[in-house]
Amino acid sequence: MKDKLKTGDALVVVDVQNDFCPGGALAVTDGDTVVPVLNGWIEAAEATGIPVVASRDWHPEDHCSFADRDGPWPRHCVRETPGAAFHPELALPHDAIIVSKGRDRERDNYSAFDDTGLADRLHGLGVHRLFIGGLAQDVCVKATVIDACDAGFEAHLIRNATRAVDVSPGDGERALEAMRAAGARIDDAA
Ligand code: VGL
Ligand code: ZN
Repeated sequence: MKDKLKTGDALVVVDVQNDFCPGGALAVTDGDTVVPVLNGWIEAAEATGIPVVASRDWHPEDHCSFADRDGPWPRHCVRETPGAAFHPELALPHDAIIVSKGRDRERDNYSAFDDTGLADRLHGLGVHRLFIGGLAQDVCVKATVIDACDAGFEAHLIRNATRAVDVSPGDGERALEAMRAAGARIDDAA
């Protein structure tokens, strides 16, 4: 699929951050295996001259989603800390569009489109088709893909470039169904 990239497309890399990779605070099993796959897509995107977006979870240290505030998650991706940094091998272009989310201490944002202005920004760049991968398949990738559909983009999930956190067994599979139901395409081939 990545050889089919063309003007009007953009690549969206969701939350490929240390805390979501093995050894991190909210590790996704095999989360780091998405990095070389996404690097291939980034290379293709740069060769085509299309925008590359990278979202990051960017929480204040007392964020409402953290367990010490009765939220659902362990403390993770505290802004400006090593856990919130992108995976060191993720080869983002210098002009990547960085989207920081989850910045409000009283509110969580799973989607890269939630309160970030990203949809307007991409529409303004003439983008109508998105290829999306990253972490986690059943949380922020799912929310981003569904919002992309709702915002009028043709959204493609790069299936081999995402992994699920699977808090409950089957969450990853159910997320695929939810994305399909929202109108997304699930692309199996690299
Ligand atoms: C995420 C759990 C909490 C994600 C973010 O990026 O998928 N998951 N915050
Ligand atoms: Zn978070």
